[in-house]
Amino acid sequence: MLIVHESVLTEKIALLTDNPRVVAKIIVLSFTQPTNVQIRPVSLGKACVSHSQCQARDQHSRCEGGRCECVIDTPTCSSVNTRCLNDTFQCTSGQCISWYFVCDGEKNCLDGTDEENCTPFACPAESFQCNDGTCLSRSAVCNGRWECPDGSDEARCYTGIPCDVHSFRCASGQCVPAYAFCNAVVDCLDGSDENFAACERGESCPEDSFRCGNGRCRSSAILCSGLDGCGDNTDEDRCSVCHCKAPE
Ligand SMILES: [Ca+2]
Ligand SMILES: [Ca+2]
Ligand SMILES: [Ca+2]
Repeated sequence: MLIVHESVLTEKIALLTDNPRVVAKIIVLSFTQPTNVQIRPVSLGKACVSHSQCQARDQHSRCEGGRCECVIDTPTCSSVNTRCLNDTFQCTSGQCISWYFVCDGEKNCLDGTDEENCTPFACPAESFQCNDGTCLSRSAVCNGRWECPDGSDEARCYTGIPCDVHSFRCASGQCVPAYAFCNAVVDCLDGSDENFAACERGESCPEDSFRCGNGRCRSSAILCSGLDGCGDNTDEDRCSVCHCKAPE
């Protein structure tokens, strides 16, 4: 195959030039270029331009309408249900990571996509968008430090006003970062972020929190953080996109 290709090419070039060095250069280029192309894996529901990108992640997926989709989609695995836990970030490669790491300036996805899409005014849903459009990690909200250029990460964090939706409201009305809820560190002055009934017995879990397999209540920040935040590891057991059903 290689010899046939080479001889055809040599013949064609010979018609154009009689300089043997030009012929050699063109042949080398024609055989080394394709092997240098690296296909970046693209997981279900993420933007694609070719089937091979999707298949680099999952051989039973393909590029359909600009997104990777299962060849056979089932209710348990498709671009609509990738099995990444609620509020975790889906890296293009198919890893799921905690919202805590999205747009924090450090690459946490192996492919770095948790930082690639932090485009002003088009921030990932799992990050925080400042009023001026800047994307930050939600961990910046109500932590007491001005991190948005316009300070909007701290603007809705005062006792007496409703806390920012991406923060936790202590019983006293104080606003603390969302990850402070049940993280075993007392953050609220009244200690209500570490309430035993909520954190250990799972009574009155806030709507946006996570209920562990053992019934404990935790901040959704612990989901796919790389650490066992539940004590039974149920916060870490679904941190990659599902694999499509194989054809029978
Ligand atoms: Ca990051
Ligand atoms: Ca802040
Ligand atoms: Ca706490």
